[in-house]
Amino acid sequence: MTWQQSETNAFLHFTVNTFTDKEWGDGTESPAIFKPTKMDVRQWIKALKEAGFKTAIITAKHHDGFCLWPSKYTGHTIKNSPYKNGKGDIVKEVADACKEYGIKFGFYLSPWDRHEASYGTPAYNDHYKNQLRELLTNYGEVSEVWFDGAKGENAKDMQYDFEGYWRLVRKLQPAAVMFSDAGPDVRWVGNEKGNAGETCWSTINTEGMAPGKADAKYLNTGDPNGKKWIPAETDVSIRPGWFWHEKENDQVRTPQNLVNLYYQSVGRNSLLLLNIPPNNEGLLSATDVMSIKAFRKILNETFRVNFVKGKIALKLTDNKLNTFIELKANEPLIIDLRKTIKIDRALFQENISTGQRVEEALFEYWDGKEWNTIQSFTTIGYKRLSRFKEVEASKFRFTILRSKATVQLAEIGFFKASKNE
Ligand code: FUL
Repeated sequence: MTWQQSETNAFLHFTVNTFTDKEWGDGTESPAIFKPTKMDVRQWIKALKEAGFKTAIITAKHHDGFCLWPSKYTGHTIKNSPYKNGKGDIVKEVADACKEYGIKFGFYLSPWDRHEASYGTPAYNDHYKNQLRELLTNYGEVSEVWFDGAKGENAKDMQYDFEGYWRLVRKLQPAAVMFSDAGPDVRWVGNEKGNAGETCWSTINTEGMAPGKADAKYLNTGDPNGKKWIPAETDVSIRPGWFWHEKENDQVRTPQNLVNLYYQSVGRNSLLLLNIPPNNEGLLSATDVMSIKAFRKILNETFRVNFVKGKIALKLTDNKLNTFIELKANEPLIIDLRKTIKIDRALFQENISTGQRVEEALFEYWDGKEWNTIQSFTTIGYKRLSRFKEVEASKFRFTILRSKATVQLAEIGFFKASKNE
């Protein structure tokens, strides 16, 4: 519940690739190239905090195997880099800055490791667990652990002990949320374009699935008959690549583009994990920082005034999911404001603490003579944001057309989009 309600989290891709202009390092990079000149982790986290992100997830180790912390289990780390003369620990800097600015901390530890000699043998599972243990014990509270399923076509075969990795996380950081293609806690949304399914269930069945072996289409929409609650996380980058590249400096997503991503992810029952990659100076670039701050400003402007507040049951506008009204299919909820308003955005939320039930719903307005469709949609779940051409009316109708059970409708909001959208 806490994870889902955090809505927007940040990803930080940073490693040797930042200095080699690559997306996937091959493991032969010399630690000597890791030389950020103006490194300031507090600048990253301060910017994320100011832009409203609730968690920062750092790539502690990407596919190239280079570790941003001085792991005892390999020499391929920051310890052998010029950074702070080998005395640095960027994972610690991130964890500490998160504490300082009051956001949560998480890490990505790539299972695929192109440097480590034991990769491909059972011994690698122990190596991976050793590294996992370091990260889970030395940096305070960890809120999310990211298990990436990616692996090159020519990568060595490796039988990962994911069950064992997950057990270790549960034991050492029981409150941490684990991400992978197949959960166990939250799942990949099935693409890296920032697009949750127009229909998006938080439930799936995971039989036969594993990180790197999942059906992207299935993950995108979820499964109304899924037995497990594993909501979708939408990971996407503010730039074309996951890592910083000078040549992409003029391709940073605009605030409006980011707002669109928010509607396509959070507004479709998912969570937005936006990657903002630090550059080779060791800073978040000014363009990226401007963009995330303006993004938050637009969202705040759009959702500041809820036109139904004070006009309907308090439970529906108190921002609490566990206060709700019950609605059955085909028992419309009429909202009569007795005053004409102009709106172009609407919000609906279910009390997901008891599940996700809406399968199809219809939103309409009264024009004085008859009901007109504003929009129909499928799932709601945690949140459904609906965008439509401005409607001017005083009476609205919301009808659940199909649902798996009586719906616990927790929140409703009518809004007028910020001019800056
Ligand atoms: C993918 C990786 O291969 C990319 O480099 C990136 O880390 C992305 C978030 O996940 O699977």
